[in-house]
Amino acid sequence: MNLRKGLIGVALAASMAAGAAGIASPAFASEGDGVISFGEFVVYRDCSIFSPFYDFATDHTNYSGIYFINDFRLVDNDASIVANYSIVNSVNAFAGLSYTGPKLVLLPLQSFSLCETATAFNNQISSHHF
Ligand SMILES: [Ca+2]
Repeated sequence: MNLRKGLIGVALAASMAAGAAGIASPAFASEGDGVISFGEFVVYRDCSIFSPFYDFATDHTNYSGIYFINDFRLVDNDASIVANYSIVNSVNAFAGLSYTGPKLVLLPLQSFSLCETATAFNNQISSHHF
């Protein structure tokens, strides 16, 4: 078993469990406000869920001009962890723009580290849709 992936999964699950009161309901999901709500797709800059992130509430064919919250780096080609905070919907994340290239399917409440993989997803997610 990949220990880091396990830890990230546990951390995400713990964050979600502990944050039941702290994570807003889907009805109030607001993209890019720096508040992670149920129903959002979140990308983290570094290999830690405590690193800068961006919270998406809608589909995106590209991340042009989108910066991590309170950070100077662009999301495109720089995300290290992706996490699906929806409790009902899967998220399809793609290495290429406009839903092209290798696809990563995240089931509800699933996260995935792009840090250590030797696949096309190495720190690279360029589009996603719910
Ligand atoms: Ca949000």
